[in-house]
Amino acid sequence: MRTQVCIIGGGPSGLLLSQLLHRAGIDTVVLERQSRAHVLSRIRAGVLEWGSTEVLDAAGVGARMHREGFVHDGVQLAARNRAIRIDFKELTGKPVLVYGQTEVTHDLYEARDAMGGTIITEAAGVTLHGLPDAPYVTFTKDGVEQRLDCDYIAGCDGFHGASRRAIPDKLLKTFEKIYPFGWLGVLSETPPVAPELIYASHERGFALCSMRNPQLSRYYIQVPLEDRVEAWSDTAFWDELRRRIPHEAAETLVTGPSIEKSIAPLRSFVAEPMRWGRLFLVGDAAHIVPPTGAKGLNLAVSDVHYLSRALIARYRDGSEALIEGYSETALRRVWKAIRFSWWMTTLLHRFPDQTAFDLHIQAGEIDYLGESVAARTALAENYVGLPF
Ligand code: FAS
Ligand code: PHB
Repeated sequence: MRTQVCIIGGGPSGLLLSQLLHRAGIDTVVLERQSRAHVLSRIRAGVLEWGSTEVLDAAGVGARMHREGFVHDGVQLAARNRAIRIDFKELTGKPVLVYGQTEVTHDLYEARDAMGGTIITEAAGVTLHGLPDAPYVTFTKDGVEQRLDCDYIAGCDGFHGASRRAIPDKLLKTFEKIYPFGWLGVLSETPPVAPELIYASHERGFALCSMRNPQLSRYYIQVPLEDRVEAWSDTAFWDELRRRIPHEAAETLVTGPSIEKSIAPLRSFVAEPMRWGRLFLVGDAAHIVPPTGAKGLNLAVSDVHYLSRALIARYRDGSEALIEGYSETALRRVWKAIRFSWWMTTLLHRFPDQTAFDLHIQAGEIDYLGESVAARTALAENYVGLPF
């Protein structure tokens, strides 16, 4: 088999890149390790930056997103039973869209099918060969070894994928920060506790109240790294969530059985460079953020925006300039989102080794946000998404 761009990974990065390139007349093949059902069963991100919705519109997959997504003009930051509203619209002129990653991925699969895109699921043992300048990929499908020749490889295969590992250690620099806690997340078929997201800082730990639609809520609480999801009954989760959110919300919280419950570890991670010859790293394959700033999926979208633009220029007029600049351009935005996600996480979570001084610094920063338009504007412009 031969294609112009081999895309490893059929998550949001890989599917969106494939869709944008196909619409520009560039041939792609997506190789996905799991089944489509498995990919679509994942519960991940919930908030889209407005810039991300514009990329999805450009890919022709925005119709259901605008129909079923919820425009949010702000979020609540809560501490010591007081809520501070961060008014995105007033401070930045932009909102965010609450629309689950699962739905984005579903819309992308549907669009790929409609265009007759080539997605090979349950592709096992994907291996990259011939890098940096003469790439091809091998994999096994239904027990048969296949070879795919290509001009370029886009590594959209997430943190545990094969692409980043194909870059020699001596060429790759990685930066990592592991947080000493995780997020226990619950999805429940209950009405959201509030019309906007609530990010709550509490002496017992962080909590987040989010949603997917008026009958589907998404909640998280910070838990110690050693916690196992089996140790958390629904009742224990709801009781702990109530303790950490403002009293008014705790009193009106509608609880119900969890239809999904999982613990995600929190880390900040960046691999540089995001390109080696004709291999590009995209999305979680190159970087991971703690979900506190709602940046993970949105960074994947901006990487895809930069790479699709670079490959279209290459095939359309032979220009390599954007390809040469891909890693530096993408990393400049990545590091600003890494910083913001680290800052939100440090501001709102309890750390095991925190001193009384540290707690006063956190309280002082939250008070400053409550009193300063400039402080709230800085948070708002990062949350709604910095320019591409
Ligand atoms: P993905 O990991 O989504 O997709 C990679 C794809 O590659 C997968 O389908 C995988 O099966 C496939 N793959 C892997 N190895 C392969 C191989 N060797 N061969 C072929 N295919 C391979 N972000 C937020 O903004 N908010 C959140 O609340 C949030 N919560 C998260 C919770 C969890 C548990 C996780 C893991 C991530 C969360 N994220 C969140 C981040 C997440 O949304 C990612 O940023 C987003 O999925 C990035 O998309 P991709 O880069 O496509 O990577
Ligand atoms: C979610 O709805 O899953 C969500 C929202 C905002 C975040 C993280 C997760 O910062």
